Amino acid sequence: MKNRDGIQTVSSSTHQLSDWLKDLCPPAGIEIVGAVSLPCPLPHHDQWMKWVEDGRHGGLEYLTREPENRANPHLKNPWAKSILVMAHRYTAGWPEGDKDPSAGGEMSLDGPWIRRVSRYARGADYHHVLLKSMKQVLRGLKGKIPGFEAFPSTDTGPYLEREYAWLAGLGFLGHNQCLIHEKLGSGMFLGVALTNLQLAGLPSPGVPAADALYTIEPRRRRPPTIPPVNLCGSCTRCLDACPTKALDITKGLDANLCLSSWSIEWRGGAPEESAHLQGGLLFGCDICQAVCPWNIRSAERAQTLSGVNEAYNTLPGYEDLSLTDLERISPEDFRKQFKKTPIWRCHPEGMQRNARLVRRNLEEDEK
Ligand code: B12
Ligand code: SF4
Ligand code: SF4
Repeated sequence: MKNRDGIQTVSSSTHQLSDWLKDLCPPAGIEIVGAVSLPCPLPHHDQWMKWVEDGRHGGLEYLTREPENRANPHLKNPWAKSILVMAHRYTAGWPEGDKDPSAGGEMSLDGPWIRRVSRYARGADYHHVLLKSMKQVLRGLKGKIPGFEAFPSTDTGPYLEREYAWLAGLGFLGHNQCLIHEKLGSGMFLGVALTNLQLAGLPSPGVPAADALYTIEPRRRRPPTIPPVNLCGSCTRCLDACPTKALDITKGLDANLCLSSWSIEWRGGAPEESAHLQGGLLFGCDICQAVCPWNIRSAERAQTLSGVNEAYNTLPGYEDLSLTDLERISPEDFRKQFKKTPIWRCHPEGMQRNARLVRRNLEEDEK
C-alpha cells in the first residue's frame, strides 16, 4: 500500500469541483458525485452502534470490528480532508414481478434461473466496474489539482457508504435501509474515496447536503436539515412486503432474517425452520426495493434518462444454464461462469444449496 503519511492538503471549492466533474463523469459513466468534509460526526452513530450491540449484523463479524475507525476514518487517516461518494445506476427499476418471492411469479422450474437472481448480480461485478469508473474520474481530478490524492473503494473499505452518500446529498435513507435518490430510486451502487482535498462550500460536518456536486438528474432541492429527513412519510410497504419481516422502522434491518444474508453471505444458507420463506429466490432479494414507490416512479421516468451502464446487463451465456445445472455445478464450471460476477461470492456449494432449496420450495408450493 502506498505510504500515506506525508500526504499534504490541497484545496478547491465545491463550485470548481462541480465544473470539473461535469466533464469527467459522463465519459466514466459515473452518474452522481457528492462530498463530505472530514472529520465528520455520523448523525446515525447511535442507531448504528445499537444495531451492532443488538446482534442485527447477523453474524457478519467484520461489521463489528474497529467501530471507532469505522465511525471516523479520519482517526487512521489524519491526512484525509474529504470523502467523495460516487454512484453507478445498475437498474432503471424493478418490474412488477420482482415484488414477490416466487421470483417474478415464475413458478416453473424450467424457467430462466437468472430471473431468480437480484438485479444487482445479473451482470459484471460492480466492485470492478464501479472502481474502474471511479479511478477514471479521480485520475482526471489529479490532472486538474496538483498533489491531489484519493483512495477509492466500494464495499471493501471500513466505511458506512450509505451514511456518507446521504451526507453528500445523493439521496435519503429509506425504511428499507437503502439510499434512495428521489428521481433515480435506489438501484445504484455506491463507492467512496478518501481524499486530501479540502473543499470550501460544503455544509458543516454532520449536516446533509441539499444536493450532490454532480448529478445526471437533480434531486428535489431542499435546505439541509437536522435531524435528518426521511421521505417515507407514512409508507410501510417495504416492511409489509419483506417475506421474513427483517425490517423495523426504529431498529433497521435484521441481517439474521434477511434473504440476502441467507442466500449470499451465510455459508450454511437459510435456517431450516424458515427456509420456505426464500421461495423461488436463488441469490439475493430485491423485494423491499421493488415495492418502493420511489422506485416505481423512477422506473416510469426511466425512458427519459440515459441508459444504465451496459456492464450490468444480464451476461451472455446464462441462458444455456438451467436450475438443474446449478444444483450440481462443479467448482470449475462455477469459476468459469461466475468468477467476474457478484455471484462468485456464494461459492459453488452455496449455489448448489440455493438451487436445491428453490426446487424444494417450488415443488412444495405446487402440491
Ligand atoms: C453488510 C452489507 C449488507 C448486509 C447487511 C445490510 C444492512 N442493511 O446493513 C446484507 C447481506 C443483508 C446486505 C444486503 C443488501 N445489500 Co448490502 N451492503 C453491506 C455493506 C458491505 C455494509 C453495510 C453496513 O455497514 N451495515 C450496517 C448498517 C447499520 O449500516 P447501513 O445499512 O449502511 O445504514 C447506515 C445508514 O442507513 C444509517 N441509518 C439511517 N437510518 C437508520 C435507521 C436505523 C434504525 C439504523 C440502524 C441505521 C440507520 O445508519 C447506518 C450507519 O451509518 C454495504 C457497503 C458499505 N461498506 O457500506 C453494502 C450495501 C449497503 N449493500 C448494497 C446492496 C445493493 C444490497 C442489496 C440490495 C443486495 C441484494 N439485492 O440482495 C441488499 C439490500 C438489503 C437492505 N434492504 O439493506 C448497497 C446499497 C446501495 C443503496 N442504494 O443503498 C451497498 C452500499 C453496497 C454498494 N457499495 O453499493 N448488505
Ligand atoms: S432484501 Fe428481502 S429479505 Fe432482506 S429486508 Fe429486503 S425484502 Fe426483506
Ligand atoms: S417502500 Fe415506503 S417505507 Fe419503504 S423505503 Fe420506500 S417509501 Fe420508504
